[in-house]
Amino acid sequence: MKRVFSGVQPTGNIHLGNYLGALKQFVELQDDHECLYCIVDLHAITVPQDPKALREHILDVAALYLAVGIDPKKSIVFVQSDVSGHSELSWVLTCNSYTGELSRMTQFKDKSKNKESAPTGLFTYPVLMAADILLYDTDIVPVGNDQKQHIELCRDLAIRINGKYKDTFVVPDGRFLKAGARIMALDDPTKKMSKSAENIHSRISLLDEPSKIKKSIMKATTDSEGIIRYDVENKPGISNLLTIYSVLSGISIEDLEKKYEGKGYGDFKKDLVEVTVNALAPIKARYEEIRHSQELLDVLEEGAQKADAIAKKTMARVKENFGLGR
Ligand code: ATP
Ligand code: LTN
Repeated sequence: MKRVFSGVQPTGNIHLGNYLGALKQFVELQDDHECLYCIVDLHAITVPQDPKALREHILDVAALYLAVGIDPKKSIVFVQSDVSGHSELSWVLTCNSYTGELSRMTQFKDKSKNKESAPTGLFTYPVLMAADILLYDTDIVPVGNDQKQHIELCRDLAIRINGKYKDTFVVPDGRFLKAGARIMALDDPTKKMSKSAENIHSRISLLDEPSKIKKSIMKATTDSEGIIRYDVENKPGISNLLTIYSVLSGISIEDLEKKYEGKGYGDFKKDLVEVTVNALAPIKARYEEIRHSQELLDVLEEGAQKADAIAKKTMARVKENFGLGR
């Protein structure tokens, strides 16, 4: 069975972009793959975090993983900092990466923009991400489109090290969806929907109340043409809403265009509110059930042990091939 690894940062409320771009794939893959799904808390501290809030967010993401349908009987669910191999391997990879290639990462450029100085961890973030992936001999990494450049770097590092030392790492492939891989912000469809954007109406969080969902969708930026048609270039707002509608309902975009022929944006948005509220209601219900349960803590404990056992084997191989240790 092929092995799958992916991670989500515990930095705030998981939104529709995270769900449609990443989490939905996580669930689909678990039946015929060996899957590891991680809560990447070490990545979260590349920007300042309040310790109390961080701890809560870690458990929030873990509960959401289970609520969207990740089954701990099939998949390993764990917290990154529970397995020391991530930090260890990250150093080894850091020594084999170049400042030039890390300087070209667009996420680093975006997040350090207009700052005189940025934390070094923000700069080496993609190396830690590569360590996450390579630590488990991962074949497939399901992520949103925004992570393409990071996956490329991970592959480059694996190939480089395999060439320099004995064959050490499996070279992974990214897995990106056709629809949903890049959900855009509702208030500005030229930017990706993001956890960290200031305007709460730019995103729909999986745990939003129906009234908030309604407000965010009804306020969403569209255009003045008044026709419901998929055209990312000229109608990015409506196209984004059509994508969300289509992925959540399973109705193709073509069929949606037909369904709303001659109808206005108001009618379309009202229906999209209903589709979204209905899709998120069972996730929210399951989340409330498990968020404060012992079951959740047990899943994370078991996950950490299973992940650590795999990680230890890889680290032993890495140390051997690099000549580290006694
Ligand atoms: P931030 O925007 O604050 O940097 P984030 O929303 O990207 O955070 P992450 O935890 O970094 O959250 O991402 C988790 C997963 O969700 C990744 O696989 C990422 O590619 C995916 N993802 C994030 N935003 C979107 C989006 N707008 N559309 C589709 N997938 C997304
Ligand atoms: N950088 C990713 C989160 C992440 C990740 C990973 C995803 C950290 N380590 C390993 C896949 C595999 C993001 O979503 N922003």
